[in-house]
Amino acid sequence: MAMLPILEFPDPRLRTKAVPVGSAQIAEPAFQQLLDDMFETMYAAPGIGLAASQIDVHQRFLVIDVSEEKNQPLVVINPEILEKSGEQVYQEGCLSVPGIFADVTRANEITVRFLDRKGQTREMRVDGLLAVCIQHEIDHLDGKLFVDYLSALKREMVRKKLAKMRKHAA
Ligand code: GNR
Ligand code: NI
Repeated sequence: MAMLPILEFPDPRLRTKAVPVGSAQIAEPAFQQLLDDMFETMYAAPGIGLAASQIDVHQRFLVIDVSEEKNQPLVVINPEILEKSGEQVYQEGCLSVPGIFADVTRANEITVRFLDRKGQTREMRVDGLLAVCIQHEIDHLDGKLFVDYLSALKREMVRKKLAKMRKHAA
């Protein structure tokens, strides 16, 4: 097992559009190991989701666990949102934008089709926090961050705040 470094805003690599995972790749030990390392990194952070883009792997997969007890790991490969309905506002955070939280409006309920870690096709209809998290992670795969939903002025304030925090940490 290994902890993976997480890219942070405004790193331009976070803007990369990820490409689909090949179905033959899923069974490879290196890919399965990467999934385990992503869970370890996510749980340690701690976070409720981690997209491959955040660890500088620009392929379409992510890991999630929104359960209280951290015992419901979900691997989502090549996700497609088939249906969206309603709206919800949630105060989001992101491991790539540490210490920043802001309200984002997203669909309340989504139907998502994806491959699981065995390469089997699954379809789920989800709402609430899990729906928020899946939409947040798919945004990462498309090079999008939750701060992109804020005004340019607020995003610039976020960038400066992070730069200042890094300077003080150095
Ligand atoms: O840990 C995380 N918490 C969170 C809270 C509200 C909305 C989305 C998230 S995802 C985030 C982890 C992360 O950055 N995933 O990309
Ligand atoms: Ni994030």
